[in-house]
Amino acid sequence: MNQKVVRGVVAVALGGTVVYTIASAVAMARPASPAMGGMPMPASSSASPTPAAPTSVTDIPASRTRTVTLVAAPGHLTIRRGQTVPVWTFNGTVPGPEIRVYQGDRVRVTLVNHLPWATTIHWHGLLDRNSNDGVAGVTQDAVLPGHSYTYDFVARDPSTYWYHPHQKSDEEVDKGLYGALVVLPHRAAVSPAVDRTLVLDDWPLTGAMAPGAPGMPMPTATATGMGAMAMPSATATGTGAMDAASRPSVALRPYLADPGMGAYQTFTINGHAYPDTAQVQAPPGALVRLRLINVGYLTHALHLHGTAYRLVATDGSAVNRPWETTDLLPIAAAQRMDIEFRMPRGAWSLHDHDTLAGASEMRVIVGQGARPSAADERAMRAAAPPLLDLVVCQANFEQ
Ligand SMILES: [Cu+2]
Repeated sequence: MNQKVVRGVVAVALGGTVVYTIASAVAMARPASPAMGGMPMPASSSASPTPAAPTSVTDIPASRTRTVTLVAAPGHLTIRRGQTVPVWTFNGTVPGPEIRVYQGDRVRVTLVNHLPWATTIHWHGLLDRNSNDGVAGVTQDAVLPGHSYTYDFVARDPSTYWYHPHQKSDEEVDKGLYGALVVLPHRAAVSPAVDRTLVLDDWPLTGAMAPGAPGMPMPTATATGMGAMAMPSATATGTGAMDAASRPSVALRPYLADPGMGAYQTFTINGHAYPDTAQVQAPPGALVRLRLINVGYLTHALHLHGTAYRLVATDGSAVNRPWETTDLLPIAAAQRMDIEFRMPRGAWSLHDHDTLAGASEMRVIVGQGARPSAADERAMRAAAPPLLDLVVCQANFEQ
């Protein structure tokens, strides 16, 4: 057994409240199937089209079984041009692949662990039986390096969910192990023309997350600029160690050391910092739905320029009679907020209106045309509106 894994498991036993033994984990974890390692789902940050919700009963696809393989493995993320950092990934991307299914679909997700320590997947927000909950030492044993585990559930409730490990989740989510799960309704009163998920994260690129820190894969010492994003070997060796030859060359910017939350100085949307965030393309007049998921530790105050929006769901619960607002939208750690709006003409920003260092990186352009427009830049300099009162929204949930 890999020595790092032993340390990781022991750390959980000492630091948490669960009783957990290495022996039981070895006995319960299943061996990896030779057929695993496929990457059938597109990355959410890719330009692949997302399916629109059906508009009538006749459009409803038959319930089906969706099979997904998620390979947890060390990798690299190019946060912006010239800055590539070592991370942990599902299927080589951060966020991991977005799993987008319809209400009623059976979802079978096989987690294959190529990490150097044990892990699980917790389906955040999903109401289902214990064996799918992914809490290591409580609802399942952690999946050891080189092993796998299959989660099997029916997507009952349309909502925006996300997935992440529940072994050492504080560290594993911090290193990039997360992704979105979207369950679309069979029937929607009005179907958005554009339906996109934006996963917000903050990165502590100092201290424990610094390249070379314990548990983090070390980039090559030679900084030669951006290299090819080679993936670690797909062969499960049981150690999770990266093949030295597959490590890309990276150029890392120096970051100021700052203890505590102040170390979270790099902010991303779908794994990238502005101006390298992917624009949400939307024609004028289109109904746009943005599914916002905050997987970081900090609360952000998001501002949509160009038009009012409606907060249609918070943490997966639909808001009854949502109203139009231009207020800043607060989104705390682990929260999900779904907003809808009619796209105005031009290119506008959704961005973080905090004064935190790095807040200007949490920005995505929404709309059409050259980015950003002069009108959007003027709006960026305008005074910030007040914060939306979430208590009012949450008192107004659908019954
Ligand atoms: Cu603003």
